[in-house]
Amino acid sequence: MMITRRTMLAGSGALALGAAFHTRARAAEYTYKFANNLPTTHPLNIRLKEATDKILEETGGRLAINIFPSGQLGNDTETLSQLRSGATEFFSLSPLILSTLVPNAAISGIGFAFPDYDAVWKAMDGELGAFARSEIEKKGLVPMEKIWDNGFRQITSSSKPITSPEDLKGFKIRVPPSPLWQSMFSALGAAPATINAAEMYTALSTGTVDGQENPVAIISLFKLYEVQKYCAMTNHMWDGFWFLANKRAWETLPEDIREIVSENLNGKADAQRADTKKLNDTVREDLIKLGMAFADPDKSAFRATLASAGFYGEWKQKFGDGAWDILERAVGDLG
Ligand code: X2X
Repeated sequence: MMITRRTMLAGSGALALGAAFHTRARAAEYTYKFANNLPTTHPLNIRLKEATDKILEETGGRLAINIFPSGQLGNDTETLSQLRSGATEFFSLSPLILSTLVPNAAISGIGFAFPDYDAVWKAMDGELGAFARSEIEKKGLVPMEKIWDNGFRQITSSSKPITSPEDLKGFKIRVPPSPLWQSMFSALGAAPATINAAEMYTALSTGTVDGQENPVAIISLFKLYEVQKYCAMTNHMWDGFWFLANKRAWETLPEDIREIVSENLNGKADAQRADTKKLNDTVREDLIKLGMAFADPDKSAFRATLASAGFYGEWKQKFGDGAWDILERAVGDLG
């Protein structure tokens, strides 16, 4: 009998199947959780899944990272506690929400600091990002080098269009849990209420608040168009997601596995940033079709309101001159 590749494969079929089954049934050596507050359709979760698939493959099945999207493990405040205790090994979080643990991490969220994405990535992949990561490390968490994108934030409302800072007077607006967000919308004259992303849709649909602020991609993917009518393109701050690991869980991993993890998570950042920018640039048309009305108000009026309320001076003092200098070296004089 001539032994060809085909007969060999056929002959060893049962064995091969048995071996494959055995490999698949065997649990990974390390099984970690990665929590986030976004639906599976968001570019962050799409690129994160690609990265975790690669990590499983490149570690030869030794590290399985299971993604828990949409706040499945708890809201952001709860998940940050889980990350600190080690109940959750990985978590992606806005620098501003992270500031409840690492105050100076919020510095990238100062209102109207970044004029555009070029300025964002130059700063966050440069000195400002390095500063934030060193502050995060001091609190015992391990940040990945590259921050992923959420986008520039816009203001939506159910009751009336927001076309100037005057329209924000007494306006009940949901903000994520963070002192900087509270301070900024108070300085704009609004009445901010701290509500986690997981409870945002309900708070808007029951009328606990009249509005919220988020990048348009989030407005679309969280289906906020069902409960919000107007959107003001204020670009009032840029927001991203630091990728954070619990320190003990991180240090438990052998060096070669850690390298595979950071290479893949950092390696997908550029693609995720491009996807998110594209979505934020194009989804407005869909939202109009779904019934939302857009306005492009004069952004400088909002910024001037913040300045005259003493917002910049107050936060310069809170962050300290050293940190503020790093921010201004990246974005210019904030006044
Ligand atoms: O909670 C929000 O608004 C969100 C989804 O944008 C953040 O994670 C900061």
